[in-house]
Amino acid sequence: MTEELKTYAPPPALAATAHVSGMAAYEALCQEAENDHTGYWGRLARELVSWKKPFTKVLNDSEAPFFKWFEDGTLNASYNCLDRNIERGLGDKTALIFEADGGEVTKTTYAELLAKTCQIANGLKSLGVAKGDRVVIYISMSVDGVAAMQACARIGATHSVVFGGFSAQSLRDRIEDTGAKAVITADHQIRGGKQLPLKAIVDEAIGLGGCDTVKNVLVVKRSGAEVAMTAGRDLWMADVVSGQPTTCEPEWVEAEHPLFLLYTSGSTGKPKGVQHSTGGYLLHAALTTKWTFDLRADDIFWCTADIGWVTGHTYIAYGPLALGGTEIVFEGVPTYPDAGRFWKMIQDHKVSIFYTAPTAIRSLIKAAETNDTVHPKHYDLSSLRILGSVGEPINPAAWEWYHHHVGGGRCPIVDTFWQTETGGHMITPLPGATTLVPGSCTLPFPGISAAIVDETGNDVPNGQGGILVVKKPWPSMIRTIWGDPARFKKSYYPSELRGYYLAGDGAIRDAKTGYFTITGRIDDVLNVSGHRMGTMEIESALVSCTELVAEAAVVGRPDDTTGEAICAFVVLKRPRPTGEEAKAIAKQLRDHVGKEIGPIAKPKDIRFGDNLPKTRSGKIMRRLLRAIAKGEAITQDTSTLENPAILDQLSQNN
Ligand code: 6R9
Repeated sequence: MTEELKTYAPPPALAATAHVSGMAAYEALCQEAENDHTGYWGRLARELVSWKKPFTKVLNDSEAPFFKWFEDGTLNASYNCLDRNIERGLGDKTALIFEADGGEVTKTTYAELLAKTCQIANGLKSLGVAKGDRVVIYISMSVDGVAAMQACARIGATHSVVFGGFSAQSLRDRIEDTGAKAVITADHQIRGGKQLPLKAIVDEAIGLGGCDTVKNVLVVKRSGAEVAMTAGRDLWMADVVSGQPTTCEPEWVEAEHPLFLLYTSGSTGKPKGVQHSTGGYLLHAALTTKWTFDLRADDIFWCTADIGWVTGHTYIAYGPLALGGTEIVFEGVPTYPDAGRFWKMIQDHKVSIFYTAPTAIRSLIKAAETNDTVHPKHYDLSSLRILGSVGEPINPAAWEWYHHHVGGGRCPIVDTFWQTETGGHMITPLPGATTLVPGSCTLPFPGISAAIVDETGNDVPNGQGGILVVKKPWPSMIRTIWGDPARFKKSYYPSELRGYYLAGDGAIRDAKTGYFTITGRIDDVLNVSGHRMGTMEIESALVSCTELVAEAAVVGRPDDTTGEAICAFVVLKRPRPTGEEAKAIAKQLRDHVGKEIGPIAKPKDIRFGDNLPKTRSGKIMRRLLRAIAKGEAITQDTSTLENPAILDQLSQNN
């Protein structure tokens, strides 16, 4: 990087009062962690988390990489997020401002959220759900969704939220893998003015078999439209909670007790159930919400993620509540009724901290360029003080637009790098301390020993790219892959990396500033609109269309709006189709993938070939497919290719 990059220093007024105020304060925290890693985390765990039984030991690394944090302490996450705030006098403070798809607004105070949570918790208990049981939650953005998560935490049940866009097959796989005792869902979800089924998909998922552990399905009424109810298994949530007490003694669990499982894509076929702890996770959720977003008592915080993703866990269901904050829960989509929805909501609710994904920003830039009436300049966004970005790299052009047109040039943008596995922010600016450089997630969160190494774990000098690792364990790290500790070890702690956590991303540090820039995944994981998708997962969905597909290879190609787009190369069991027929088959395959995984996994491009480029040993040469998908000329070495003629065929047909 030779050109001089634009930089943005923290606004002085914000820096003066921020929780982490100025670069010296940031450096002091990093130094404290450097000098005494466990002392630092122990101090913060005492300050930010309320313990029933205080821990006496911070870290147990005797079975590394299966680290245990605060292991002899006990706590309850829901107590920390609800009761504790009420005890501090915040009972009447608004916890959740829910805005429905159609615009109706409902406010829920901390006292009300606690009462609701306790009723659901008691309802679950009445059905025999107890500490250690798993509960799958398949619901859209709602107060019930947040309360259901809190209710599970309250009784020590481990929740696993499945994003409402996943198909019956994906849901089935997750129910089976978790061995869930109950499923919490709604009759329908409403998004963009459309009513979409949830309960019917749960029925279909259970009908696919393998879900015998499920004793009950609890159904929240959203649409009020008729849905099938299986007697003896399905119950309306309203009936389950009616008459239940609005208090429920928290189940005090050990710090390591699994708070939740969340499935995410890896480089091999099956999604992994990432297991998170209670104590360490909650600490980092609260700490990062406090420092990265500088959350204050009077802030209105809005994280636009869905509770089906990790961002919705940490920065909706837990972090802001653990700090007694007020936050928006939004049911709808950014483009309904028009692409000014986000800006209107910021104006209406006087949002002060806004956290969204680059893909949303890019699509709203496009929308504003084609229809000036939805441009943010038409809205009063003066309540904003901090902006955030998450899920994928934010390109400098989108960063500048976000900064200028949404943030009015006055709000720092925290570009937060982290993962489902990390539980919370890992590399991120702190708004009152860090000078920003568009496109860079800047510096590690204090206490996170992020570094860039080569394949053997040696540090690489700044200015030279490499593999992103975390050298020391941290409290909110993934504990294991549910039911597969060997895969956990292999995926995240490969032996050649000397006990460092392998993030799966490439990164580079600026030669002068040491700032990190994430260069993208180094494995076969794609990032489409900020959603993680495994190429193998999509390939297996394609080849599961056995009547049509002989073979498939999936790669990503850069896309202006979605970051990456899914591009599939398919060999059919019949002659290669062209023209209208090719279009029809491509549609059929897209729908098939939608059914197998969910609409988010549908390939944007499908190209048909007589075969795929392979080495003589039969390995598909994905780097060539990536070049073809991008429309690049093949300049790479193709001498090991078995069938070079295929490259022309695949490049020509679209
Ligand atoms: C929180 C979340 C994780 C992957 C991660 C990386 C990409 C996330 C990023 C980013 C560049 C950022 N990623 N944040 N890349 N800059 N600020 O997104 O979790 O769904 O597990 O995805 O997303 O590739 O490895 P998850």
